[in-house]
Amino acid sequence: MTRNANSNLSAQMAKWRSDFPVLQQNINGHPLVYLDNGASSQRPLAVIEAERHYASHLHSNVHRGVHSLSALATDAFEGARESVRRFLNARSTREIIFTRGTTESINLVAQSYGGSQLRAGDEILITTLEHHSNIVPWQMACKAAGATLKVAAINRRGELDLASFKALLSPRTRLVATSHVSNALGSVLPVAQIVALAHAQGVPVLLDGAQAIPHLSIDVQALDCDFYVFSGHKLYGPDGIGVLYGRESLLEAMPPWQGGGDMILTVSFTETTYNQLPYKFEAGTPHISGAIGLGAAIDYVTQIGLKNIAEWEQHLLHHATAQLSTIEGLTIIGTAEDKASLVSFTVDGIHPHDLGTILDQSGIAIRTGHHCAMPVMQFFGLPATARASFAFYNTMDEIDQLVTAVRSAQHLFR
Ligand code: 7TS
Repeated sequence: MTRNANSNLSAQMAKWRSDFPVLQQNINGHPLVYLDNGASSQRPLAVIEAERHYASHLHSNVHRGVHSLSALATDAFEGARESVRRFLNARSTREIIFTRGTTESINLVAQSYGGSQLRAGDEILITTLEHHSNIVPWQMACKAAGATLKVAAINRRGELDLASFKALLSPRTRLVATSHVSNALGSVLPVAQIVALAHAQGVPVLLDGAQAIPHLSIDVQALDCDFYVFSGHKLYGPDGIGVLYGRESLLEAMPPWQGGGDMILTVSFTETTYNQLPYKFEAGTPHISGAIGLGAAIDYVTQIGLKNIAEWEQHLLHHATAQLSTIEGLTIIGTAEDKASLVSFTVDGIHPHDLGTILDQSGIAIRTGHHCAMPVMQFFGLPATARASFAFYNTMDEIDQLVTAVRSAQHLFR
């Protein structure tokens, strides 16, 4: 990137940053430097306002009232579903199911698809890089069916070992479930190759897009994946709302996973018939304001442009990697060729939790711990790492502050 293009982008991003009220405050007497976007990103005014407008003017239950307010709420809710469809380039809104988040979306597939398809001796294939949310639901489904969970290996850079993946893909594999981007290391997985290899054997693929959705432009038709899942709160949207995209033919064949209102057509004590997609999988009153907020977040991100976001974030990533690498005793964990904008690291002689606590005194928020990816930590022989994860609203100056604060922490521990 030329210096000019870089400063243009930097200026554009600084303008968008002013839309985020949370970022305009002091924490512990210092301007907040928020570098925990991998856990949850902040919400712009457009999202806050969309939720407020719904609560102030539109609130009513959806899909049931003949009265005008219910029709308005339903229109806003279904409008958000259409925004999600467009964002993912799904063929139909029948393929877009609102859930509470990534975790619930994976549990839905594990219980409904897994529960109906898995037999004793079958296998589910995941990778070493998974978040616990993409491990435990499959362990539970495998246990219930007498099936086995297989785990493809990674290398020391934190990249998927494709040879291991190929070797474990077997005639017994019923589903491949893998993250698109690793939350602990930032590695972007070769999902096109994963899908092609799995489909060559007739095996469907679920992609956990929790960490990919804020950084990469997602086209589920181009990816040709069978399920794609993500959470609103990592995409500048509300918490408690998420999405399951599913290929219509698969969703049609899957049984409902929760019973209740909205997912039925008729109910009697002898027989219940189920509603059409996507409602078959949305029992009970949904998170209406959350869906509307998510729709607003998608509009907002689309306005900035995922291409601009990715470009700026890569610039932040390269700057952070270069600057952190100059610190003696600091080791970056996860050095994949293709990485999203996060850096996991350890510092000799300082436990990540202590480091996180010291940085917090300067108003710098990072995540420390096992990142709900204990098998990744075990692979690297570590109890925990410190993780700085960047969003488009972060600045070069904030990264410099992080680097200075890590150096100061080292002095404290000398
Ligand atoms: N999958 C991945 C790859 C994730 O990063 C996370 C959350 C989840 C699933 C679960 O998402 P949820 O919205 O259902 O909770 N990851 C993190 C993180 O890295 N730090 O805090 C939460």
